[in-house]
Amino acid sequence: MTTNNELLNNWVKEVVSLTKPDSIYWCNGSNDEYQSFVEKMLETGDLSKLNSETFPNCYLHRSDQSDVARVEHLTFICSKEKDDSGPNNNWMDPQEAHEKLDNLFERCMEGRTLYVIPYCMGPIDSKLSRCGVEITDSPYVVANMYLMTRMGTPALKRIEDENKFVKGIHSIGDLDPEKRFIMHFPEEETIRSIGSGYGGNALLGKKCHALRIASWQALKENWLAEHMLIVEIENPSNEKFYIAAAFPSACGKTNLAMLIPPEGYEGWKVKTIGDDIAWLNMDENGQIWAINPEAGYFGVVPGTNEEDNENAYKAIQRDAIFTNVGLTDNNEPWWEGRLDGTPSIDWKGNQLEEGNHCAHPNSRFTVSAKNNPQYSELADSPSGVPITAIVFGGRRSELAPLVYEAKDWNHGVLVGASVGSETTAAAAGDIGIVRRDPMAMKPFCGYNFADYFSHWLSFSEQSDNLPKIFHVNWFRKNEEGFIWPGFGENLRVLDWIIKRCQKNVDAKEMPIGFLPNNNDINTSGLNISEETMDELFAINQDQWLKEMDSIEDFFKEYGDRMPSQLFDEHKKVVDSLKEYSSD
Ligand code: OXD
Ligand code: MN
Repeated sequence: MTTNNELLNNWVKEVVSLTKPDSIYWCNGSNDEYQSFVEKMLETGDLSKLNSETFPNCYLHRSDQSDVARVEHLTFICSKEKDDSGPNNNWMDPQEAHEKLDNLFERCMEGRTLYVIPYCMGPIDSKLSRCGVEITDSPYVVANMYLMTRMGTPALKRIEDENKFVKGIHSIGDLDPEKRFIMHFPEEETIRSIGSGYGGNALLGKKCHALRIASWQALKENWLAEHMLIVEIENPSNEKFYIAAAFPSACGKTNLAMLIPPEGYEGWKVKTIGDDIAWLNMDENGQIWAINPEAGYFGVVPGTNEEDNENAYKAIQRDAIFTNVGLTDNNEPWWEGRLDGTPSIDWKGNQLEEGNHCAHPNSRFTVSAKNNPQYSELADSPSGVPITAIVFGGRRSELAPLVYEAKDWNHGVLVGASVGSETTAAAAGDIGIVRRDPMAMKPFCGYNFADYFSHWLSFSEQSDNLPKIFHVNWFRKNEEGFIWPGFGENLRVLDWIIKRCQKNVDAKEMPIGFLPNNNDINTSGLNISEETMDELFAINQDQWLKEMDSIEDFFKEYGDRMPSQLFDEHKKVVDSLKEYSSD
């Protein structure tokens, strides 16, 4: 044993006696250790080396073909009371769940090594950070946790000092989808995951701890654990603004977090604090501060290229693990949207056939955040960064305008709670269907959404210094496809958002919120006509009234626990839309 901490030792012993590994290894988090794991996986074939001249220290991992995304139908919140998990989650009685899992975990590590990974979500010296320990039998998980979190000796030291940590047990089991479960026990601050090696199911620090368990802790302790990127925008007057933005999975959070200013925005600087998760805390002045609990990116590979998102592209040229991409004829990783290279082998390892995907649509890269050319040192700041604006968004080919601003915090909570988005490949299931994804947290909120909305609303009573809330939609379409160019050009929208926060620009009050006045979104240098801009901002009353009906139906699924305030906000919008349509 490499710790004197009784709590941790006893728990490891318990897991060892259930899972019966051949050996136990405590991770120290050093680079040498990472390299030794890589070597081991090269030997076993879990990894293969990519072209070391063009992609130094980059590796390919091919997962089991049935194990390529999060499995929401197999993900459970096992709170004591069913109602505490809510209609947004699958629920199982904790005792029943533990029994089921005890059976599945029994002897599951025979012939394998059990790895103990102490980790810290957030900067090691931040009081906002939280520690956990993941036990796993997967070297791939260890290597990914090395890139994604602050793990090893410093985290163990903090755990020993605090005598407190989230317990995560993971085993790939036999990768049988029938025996796959991702279970969370919020009251016990425990996670048990078996049967999958996919990032979101297996890197327990990420979705399981930093969102599902942390959201529950945040409810109890008056903070927020959110599915948000954090980006720093510096204008030519050297004023800095920090924006937190929540979009559903695979809707461009990583791209927005790593945005490169477009032509005409010389003098603006953008830096990344985080690309997926933000923990938001209020200080004594009512100011919200955010930290990124992660230390790396687990990003969607397809579509990454030097034209659309050069930073992400550069970040994955070295020291990266690629999962389920294809290969070129010279052993480079290849994916749809890469601008060069000749694809040759598909993600399954077969000769690429016409009509097949080369990379899986949810193929991923794992890299340290420090690989990002625009990495902000403030990602390591113990106090985090002060948030100016919160942005919600979804993938909507119709309806939602490019940008609008909520009228106040409570209306903003309605805007966030109403987010709808077309589904993507990040989760198993049909693609392209609109589903409600409040605050982009549908798969990640560890408790009843009704209580979550009440918690969000409660902040308006606690502070008059809260960030403004906005909604964006980069994905509106007309007959020709996407109307807005997106990527770097999104800075034009953030520019307006910042001006609104500085009270530097007026806006049009509309039923759904404040919209930019004509010409207030800077389109100079963009090949986009005024009519097209009008299309991007068109509000169709019929469609919006239908949308509001569908939002109401959705809210009603949450029954009596729903805060009446949210229905009040909803009614205000509907009344105003009705008036607007009769104008
Ligand atoms: C992710 C996701 O991997 O949201 O970040 O699915
Ligand atoms: Mn995510």
